[in-house]
Amino acid sequence: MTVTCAQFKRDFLAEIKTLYATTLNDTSPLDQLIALGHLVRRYDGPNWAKTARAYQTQHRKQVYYFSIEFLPGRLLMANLLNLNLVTTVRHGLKELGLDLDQIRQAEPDPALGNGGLGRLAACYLDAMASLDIAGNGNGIRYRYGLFKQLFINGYQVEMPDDWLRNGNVWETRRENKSCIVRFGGHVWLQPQANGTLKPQYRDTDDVLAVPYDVGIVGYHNSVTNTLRLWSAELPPNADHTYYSQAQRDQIDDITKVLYPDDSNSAGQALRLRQEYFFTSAGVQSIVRHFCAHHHGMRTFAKQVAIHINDTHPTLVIPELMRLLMDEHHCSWDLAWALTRQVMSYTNHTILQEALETWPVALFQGLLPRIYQIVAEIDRRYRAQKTPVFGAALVDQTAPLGNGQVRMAYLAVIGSHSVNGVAPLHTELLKKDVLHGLYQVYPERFNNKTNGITLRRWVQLANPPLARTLDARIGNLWRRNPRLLKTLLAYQYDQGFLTELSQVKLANKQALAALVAQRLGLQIRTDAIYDVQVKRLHAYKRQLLHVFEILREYFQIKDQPTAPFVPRVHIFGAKAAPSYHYAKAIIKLINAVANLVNHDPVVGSRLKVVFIPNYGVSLAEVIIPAADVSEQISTASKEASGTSNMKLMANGALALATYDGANVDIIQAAGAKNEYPFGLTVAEVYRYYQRGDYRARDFYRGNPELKRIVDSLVDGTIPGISTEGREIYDSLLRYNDEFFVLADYASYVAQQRQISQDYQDQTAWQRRALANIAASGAFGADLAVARYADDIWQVPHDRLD
Ligand code: H53
Repeated sequence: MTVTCAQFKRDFLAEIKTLYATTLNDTSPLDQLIALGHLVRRYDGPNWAKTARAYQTQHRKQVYYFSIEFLPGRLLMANLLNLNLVTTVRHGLKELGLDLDQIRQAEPDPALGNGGLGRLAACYLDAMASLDIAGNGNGIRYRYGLFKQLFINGYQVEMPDDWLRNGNVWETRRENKSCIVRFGGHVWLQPQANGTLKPQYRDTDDVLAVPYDVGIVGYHNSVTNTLRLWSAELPPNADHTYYSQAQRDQIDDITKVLYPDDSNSAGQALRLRQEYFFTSAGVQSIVRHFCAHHHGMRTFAKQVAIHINDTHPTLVIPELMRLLMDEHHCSWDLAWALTRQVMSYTNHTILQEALETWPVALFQGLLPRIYQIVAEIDRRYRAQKTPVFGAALVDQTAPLGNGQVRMAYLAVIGSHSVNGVAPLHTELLKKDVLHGLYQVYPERFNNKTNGITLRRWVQLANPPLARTLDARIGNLWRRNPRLLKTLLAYQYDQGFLTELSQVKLANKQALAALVAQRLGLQIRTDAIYDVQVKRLHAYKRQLLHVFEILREYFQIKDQPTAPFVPRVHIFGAKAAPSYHYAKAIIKLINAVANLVNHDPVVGSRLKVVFIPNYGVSLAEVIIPAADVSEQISTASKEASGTSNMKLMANGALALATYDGANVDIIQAAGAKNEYPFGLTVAEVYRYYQRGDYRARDFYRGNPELKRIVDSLVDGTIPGISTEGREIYDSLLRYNDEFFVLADYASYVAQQRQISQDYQDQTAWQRRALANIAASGAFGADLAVARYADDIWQVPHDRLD
């Protein structure tokens, strides 16, 4: 996109005048943001229109990525970057006396997701547009995003996230593309004159689904794709039909809030309503669009790929069956063949509690026609597979069982491809979680390791690093992240290693300023910044990290004058509001922070910083400042992780278990450049099989560990009498489900090693360099290209 600085200034002032009928002096940063947003959209408008037209005229196969979460982050800078307008806009604003960095802060961060799953979906949309893939996102326009987190007396308090209060400058309401989604009522199959059966409906609750489209701008390629987010409204007949307040509320509620659960199934009727709402609306709009440009449905699978991102959108399968049969007169066999060719499924977790199942009674009552179709899928699956695989296996793997609709099984049966998100995770799916279905459909299973977009996580979040890289290896890595490996040529270049440490220092200063401003706490920038940012979950083991803090604290208290390498422990984490144990850990971290940060003996040597309301915007400040990346989940539990990749790309060294994509990170960067530790998956599973894990043995056998565990209940840490006891009991009474005590010794050994190694800055930066160099392998563009080649079978731009 080429706009001169002078043109931009003229356009911007005109925009201000049109929108606000006033002069620049009279506007707030929010006003300026909105004006800038309008202008960016005006610049990008022709691309958006052209992209849609080109896809049509070229009959391009469309990919529809269905996800109940999208976590795009603020879009102003991302759009400016991808349109190649950052410099022009920055200079233009400066000449008008404005600061782009102040304006960008006025943008709300759309928190339409909980964590890794939603952020991955956003990275993949960005990558699809950047690779010129005809990719579309499909999700929910939540009126309220993930709650805002406050700490009051160390406890998490949740506040609503009213992110749409000032409107959303990036969205376009497309009421003319609305459709009706039907819930409840009665359905029966009426014989037709031509001998077919047609479903008839009575007493349904109809909801209008209105799409809001957001442009997803590709990187320097004039492509703009669409993220379509659906909002639930009263149907158009509402004017002359009576709707009680309860009915109106029920409709309103569908897209009112994001469920604040991560890797955990909420299991409530409203959640099922949300799932059917956006899958039905999305599939209806896909079929409508297809029919507008094609005759008949036979070429549908050549033109459409639908991706099921985690189990929540699985209803796209029976919904497509419904439309093909009930509305487009396909036979069951044709509809089923098309559906399977079109659908693909990514599983993102092995945690049983996250694999959705719905009680049949609830499902059938809410979605009677969809239930009929699922029951028929179940019947046919059983009939076809029992003679080959036997009743036991088929019973175990059928879509209906134990009075439940088993969504993950339905997803596998109705798709042509099933993938995990890291090699280890995919193997566990095959061996354990989906083992039965792997026996039935081995050819469907494949791995697609996650990836992140370096455009947001390095170019935008860490400009000093991006510039330093450009100066050495040129800027082609910005297009092709694999080129980062050419950095290895500078491993022994002292000048470059010094530059890397200067970049890190600048980022630490920025984080320290934020911490001072938000928490009123001073942190030194020569300390090791030891970072753990992710959802609060027992399996992610923030508790193990707290144990290290207590160990360091006791070390200083025992030997106040002994040398100590300064550390700042940095946390960012939200707990699901109903997740009692996770909230107890939050209270513990804050209580330990309170103890440590105010102890005069400790002074500035050890600080604990728990920054509230972790989200994409905070991540963009914390991650570039990290020295150590804590990836310490119990082996087997973290499907992939993606903060591990972001931290790596920003030069942090991983302190990591052999879990998820940590395994691949350690391999890519070399074990000597990371700090691996802990039980392997095989060892964890051995404990499960033998049932012989005894947490108490580890507690009794290690006095240092015993002292730490005891400190939870002996008054050492003020203010945690309830939470301390609960956590203590989880370890010793309930035998430490996540093997915190078993991994303590090897974790701490690596932590000691870190303190020692950090003192040799040249060697440390050399290893940071190795991480940055290897991080290109985890670029989202590469991951998405593999989806395009192997699963969706769509063309894309090559990176080399
Ligand atoms: O998805 C990430 C993984 C991560 C996994 C996460 C995830 C959610 O955020 C929510 C639900 C779910 O089933 C999985 O926990 O390991 O990196 C993206 O794949």
